[in-house]
Amino acid sequence: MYTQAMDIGPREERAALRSAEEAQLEAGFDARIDAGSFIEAKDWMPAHYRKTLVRQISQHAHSEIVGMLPEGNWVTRAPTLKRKAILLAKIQDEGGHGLYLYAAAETLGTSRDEMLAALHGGKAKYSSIFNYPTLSWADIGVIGWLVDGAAIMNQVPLTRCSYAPYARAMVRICREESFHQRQGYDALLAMMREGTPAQHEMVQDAVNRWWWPSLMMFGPPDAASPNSAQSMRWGIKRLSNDELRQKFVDACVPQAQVLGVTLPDPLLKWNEARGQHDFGPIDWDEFWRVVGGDGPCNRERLAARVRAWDEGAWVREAALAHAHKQALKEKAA
Ligand code: BYC
Repeated sequence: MYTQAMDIGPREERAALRSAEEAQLEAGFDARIDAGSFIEAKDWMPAHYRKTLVRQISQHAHSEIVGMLPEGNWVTRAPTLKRKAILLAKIQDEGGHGLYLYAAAETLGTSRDEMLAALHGGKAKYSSIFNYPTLSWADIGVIGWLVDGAAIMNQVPLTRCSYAPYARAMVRICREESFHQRQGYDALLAMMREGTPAQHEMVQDAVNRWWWPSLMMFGPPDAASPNSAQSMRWGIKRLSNDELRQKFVDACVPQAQVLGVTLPDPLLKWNEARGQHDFGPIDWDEFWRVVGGDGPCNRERLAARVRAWDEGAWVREAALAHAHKQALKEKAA
């Protein structure tokens, strides 16, 4: 008698059973996502979901620690003791955000060493924004206002990301980011309200240089974003790149008016019918050049990270030796 089972060997049979089981697991996973449930590290998840999260969370972590560099440049030149203390605290927060995010990515089965090797080898991306130079003190204020402002816009929806360890990390990070944004805006307000005409010019110049790169932070337009559709289907991204960019522009316009600066876009205007602002075209060639490694500071940023890693080797060795000694002591006790 002819049966399908006689037609396939034990290996194929096992593979067929496995894929039937996987299809069932995947259907269960999709149902949980559709119901708005959170996924925990121990739960079953499709391999591509895991890979997407490792990619996004590790890039996010890298952005936090690379993001410390342009600001670190100004610690010794902060204009007052108060501003210096605030800047130091902000940079430390960013190091902490990197740690939460690396830890969240590790729950997916990758190691910190693997993630850092990808960064140091130039394989992993980090936010394009940190490849621009900080030329004046006003840049530090503008990073707080625009860069942290864009980061919050992007990150608040991530507090509802379907992967719970990432969502939990984002809750804490967003609280701190909102302080970062306010301190930047406050520094700019001080320069605009109490500063000299030269300081006003410095602020306007910084806004001119950071505005467009800040809009690029949200990623390529939706139509050119290869990862968005699947990430939105899985509830990793809750709002699209273009939706977030639009919300950011709409939030910045009144803030710029209060500050007394002009956003460098002649096409920026309120569209009554849409109930949103229209804005000019973004230079996506510049964006891809920077993402591809050819921005104004890409080489410098990567070299600084690699140097910090190499120079920190003795700290890691000492910490491991200490942990080993402690473990031996505990075992002996
Ligand atoms: N820069 O399909 P898409 C901070 C890449 S930290 C570089 O739309 P996705 C702060 C993208 O990775 C701010 N690359 O991708 C820290 C993808 O390439 P791969 C960082 C970018 O993932 C210190 C390709 O382009 N925030 O705020 O669906 C001090 C196609 O894009 C960028 C986060 O990381 C970019 N701007 O969406 C101060 C938030 N944009 O990976 C402040 C978490 C896109 O396929 N991440 N690419 O080779 C996200 O929300 C999403 O990953 C993105 C991109 C919206 C960034």
